[in-house]
Amino acid sequence: MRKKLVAANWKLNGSPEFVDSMMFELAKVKCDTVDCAVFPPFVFIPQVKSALPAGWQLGAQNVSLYEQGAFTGEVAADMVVACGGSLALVGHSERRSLFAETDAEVAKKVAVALKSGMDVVLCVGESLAERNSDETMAVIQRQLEAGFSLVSPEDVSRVCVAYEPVWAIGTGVTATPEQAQEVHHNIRALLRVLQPGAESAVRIIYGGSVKAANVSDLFVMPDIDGALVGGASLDAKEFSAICEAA
Ligand code: G2H
Repeated sequence: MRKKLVAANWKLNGSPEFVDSMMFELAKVKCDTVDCAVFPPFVFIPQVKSALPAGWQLGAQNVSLYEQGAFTGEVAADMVVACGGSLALVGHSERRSLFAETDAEVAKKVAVALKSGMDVVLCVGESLAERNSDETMAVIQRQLEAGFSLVSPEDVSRVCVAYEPVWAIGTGVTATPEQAQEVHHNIRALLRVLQPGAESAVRIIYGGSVKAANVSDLFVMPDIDGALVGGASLDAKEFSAICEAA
């Protein structure tokens, strides 16, 4: 049985005051049977770490392709680990579309994060145009094959897949539980081809306008192993309710 993972992706939001009040509230969440995680902006990682409830994971929303050197503005995976991070979000659609991150770069970032000791949440998902032209699974297969291309067989289960349909991100439109379940089920089949056994070992979480009001219907689906939460994770009550629904 895979334990559910519920992760907060704060994106480009927060302040020292926000971190203090959010961590105070998250300490009250009852989440013994679920893994909970927070992805703050890099600069808040030490502050979140200092107030992180026992059992919670802390991660970075991105890591550099590079391990060190003359790469102004970059943050290395090892630096995140040194500040208490244990999880890296890689290949989010906002990175792919707004920062032109390619499949090849995503593959290297997955490898560098794993090498640093972090586990990875690898994001995949189709745009509305791709869905409308029946390319959903072809796009996801390409993203998955690239994302796992540099992962050794013994590390496959250290990668969690986040299915985030681009058309449902920050739009208020959630994939229906049935739509999400169908894609998660198909992702599991692709994982089986990638490596027999991966289909049961790898967690597949859903992201895209998840909120307290829709999460229970998603979590009853057999192939949905948790949620990656953006907008609703900025509201402590909402995010706590999502964690407690898992
Ligand atoms: C998808 C998700 C979190 P939101 O990007 O990664 O954000 O819940 O705001 O759609």
